[in-house]
Amino acid sequence: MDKVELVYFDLTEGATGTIRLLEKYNINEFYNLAAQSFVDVSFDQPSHTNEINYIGVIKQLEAIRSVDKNIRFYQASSSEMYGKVMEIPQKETTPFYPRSPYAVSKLSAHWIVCNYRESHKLHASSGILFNHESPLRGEEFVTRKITDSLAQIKCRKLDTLRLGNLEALRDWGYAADYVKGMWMMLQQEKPDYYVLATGKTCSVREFCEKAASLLGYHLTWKGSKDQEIGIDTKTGKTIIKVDPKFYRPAEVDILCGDSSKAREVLGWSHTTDLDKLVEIMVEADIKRAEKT
Ligand code: G4F
Repeated sequence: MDKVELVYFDLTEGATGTIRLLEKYNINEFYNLAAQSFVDVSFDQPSHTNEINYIGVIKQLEAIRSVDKNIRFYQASSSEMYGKVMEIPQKETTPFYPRSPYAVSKLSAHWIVCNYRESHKLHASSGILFNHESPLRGEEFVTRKITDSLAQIKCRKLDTLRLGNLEALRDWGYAADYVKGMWMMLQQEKPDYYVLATGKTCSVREFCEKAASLLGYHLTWKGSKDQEIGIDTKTGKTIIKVDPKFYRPAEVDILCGDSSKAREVLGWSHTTDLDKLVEIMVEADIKRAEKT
């Protein structure tokens, strides 16, 4: 940790803020992971989302262009850009169809990075990363919400877990694998863009079942779509309830990535599968729930 220095930085500040930072620290690799990253929130805050996720990226690219074109830049593009998917699995050549202001802003940023690469010859790469999770994930996102809430239910600190669409399918991987992939992209001689994914997809419902089972629950589902409940068969207790307030105005039904290009060019592949990931997250959350 003594190798890391945290500094105040606001990417809406303008290119000058970034220029000062680049000059002061003599940066040679710049990873832009900053974003308004809540898809759901973006429907209510579309212009703020665009300001951070798209205009913020232009400011960073402009700063690099004026300070030193050799600074290598990584942009966190997102599998959300595939939205209403045009093919399964999705790869670098799959056409995009964004389904939220978040996805539109990420797609704009994706293209501006491509444009700076081609027009100003910046070493700017994008990773189209499918969902990547860990115990550090915020509880606003569904995987962490599930593992944290079920652990709290187990410790009798919460009654039920309320969720939206149980049928959404996501390609969930372990964040540590993906961070390594980002670094690998910037070690390449030529900048480019790559999909990082596991190639497997799983529904929110199945994720709940896996997490619940690790905590000793066996779920059965009852009721119609908007009022569905998940009951623990041993105790008869309802531990999950569907709450339509968590539905999105437009949903991304299925994401499943093909990272052949990253495998062939970068030598990247994921090391942790979904079952192991759920185990890591449940273990961390049960420890947290027992302590608090
Ligand atoms: O966990 P989520 O909020 O992640 P989402 O929307 O897929 O986005 C995440 O991954 C993207 C990469 O693909 C990133 F770019 C983005 O920044 C973020 O990190 O939701 C996953 C799915 C959705 O279909 C949602 O409708 O879970 C469904 N869901 C069901 N109930 C819920 C809930 N999502 C949340 N957040 N909360 C719920 O209660």
